[in-house]
Amino acid sequence: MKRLVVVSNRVVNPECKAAGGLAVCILDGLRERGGLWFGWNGEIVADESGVAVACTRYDKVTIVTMPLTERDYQEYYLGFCNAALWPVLHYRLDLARFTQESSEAYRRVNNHFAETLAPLLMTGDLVWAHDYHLIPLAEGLRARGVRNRLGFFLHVPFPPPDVLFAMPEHEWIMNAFVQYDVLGFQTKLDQANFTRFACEHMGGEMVSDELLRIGENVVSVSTIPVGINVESFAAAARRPEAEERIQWLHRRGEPRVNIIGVDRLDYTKGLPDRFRSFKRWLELYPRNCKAATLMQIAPPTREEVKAYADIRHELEALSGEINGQFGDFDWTPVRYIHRNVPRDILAALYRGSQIGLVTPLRDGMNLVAKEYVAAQDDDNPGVLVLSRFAGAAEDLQEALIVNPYDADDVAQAIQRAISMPREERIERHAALLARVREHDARNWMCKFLQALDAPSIPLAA
Ligand code: ADQ
Repeated sequence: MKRLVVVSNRVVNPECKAAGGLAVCILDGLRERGGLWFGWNGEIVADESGVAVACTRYDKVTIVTMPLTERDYQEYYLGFCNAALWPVLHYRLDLARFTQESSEAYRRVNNHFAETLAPLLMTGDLVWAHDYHLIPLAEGLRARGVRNRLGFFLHVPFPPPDVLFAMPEHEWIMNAFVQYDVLGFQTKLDQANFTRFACEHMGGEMVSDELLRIGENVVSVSTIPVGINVESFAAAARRPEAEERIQWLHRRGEPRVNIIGVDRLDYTKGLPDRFRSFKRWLELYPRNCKAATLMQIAPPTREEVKAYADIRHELEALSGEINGQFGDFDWTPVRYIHRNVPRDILAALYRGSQIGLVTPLRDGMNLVAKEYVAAQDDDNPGVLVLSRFAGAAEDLQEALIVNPYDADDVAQAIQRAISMPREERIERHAALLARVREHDARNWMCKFLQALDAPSIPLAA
């Protein structure tokens, strides 16, 4: 079996118990095959003199990390990755900030990564880079003579060409993409947007459903939706400690519906719109007022980027407004928790919530939707209310699919979920769970590695 080399902007310490599902899945893959994980260790040093590469071994897995300088952190990570690429890829041109310094930093850091990684590669290694931070990594590796198979998975959406055109660097970014041998996207829509750009604006040609010929390169382009480890998440939700947590959630005695939202505090997740939809539900169905509470768990993220600080203030104001207007001595309509929660508690909260409200304005996949489904009690499951703009909606059609921009639509879906008969809930949940199982984390990894391990396709004359 060939060695796997994973490259991601952030590397997770294998001993970290709080590591998310995806990180655990990648680690399992690395442990099984033996491999190397390379990337940023999350530390920031003053300047280049402090950049030291660290190498640690855990059984068959080697972890190689390096810090970023303060300048690279500002210009590459906060600047290009999170203030330019992230908003563009999520169709939010209004929030995108382009500067020459940040795009240069993006090239610089990717080059630095390539320079550090290239000598560590061995013939036959399969190299798998993750996400928008590393689009130009392949170019940097090829420039250093690396001939290994190189794959890239985009965890976030890929927008239509017209959106990408707004980015001053779009040509270079697109050329960098096609230096990889294998490209994976979350949804058919993302894949179609990408191939449309490549074929209509770069002279590419699809030689089969999943093979793009472009200039000298033949690139395999596939849709491989990311998933979760269903069994371990479901098991966490069934533990006795989880049951205690669920009892606590309903301790007030009266049967009150808990509506749960779990998202990083990111403007793509549609949190203010979600709060406004909940408010709309309170207005439209006043008889039900004290029947439900919205529990929103939203840990802080990228707070140094202005758009993220803005959304935090907006959300605090909205929850205060709703609680002030509708709350009572015995009822707080919105419970807003601005911090990380351990995964087993999260699993219990999902299971104890009759509605999972997942309403991003745009999302690559959204694992919370899948976690919510996996955590439910098969005999008495809750209802998933899901944005049509989450990648997960391509697959999870038995959820109540909503338009997150339309508060009335979401309010009506909440009402429908509250009054949905048990039989219908069971039926919908069984279909959803089957899909979540079919596209689980293991399947995602196997399918990508299968494409990456396939022989190179020679150019037809
Ligand atoms: P994210 O934007 O981070 O991921 P998502 O897919 O929902 O979004 O994953 C978030 C993860 O963080 C989930 O596993 C969730 O349980 C966890 N989480 C969220 N809030 C938490 C809290 N308060 N405490 C603890 N854990 C919390 C990016 C893309 C997505 C894509 C994933 C994977 O933006 O579209 O689905 O990568 O490809």
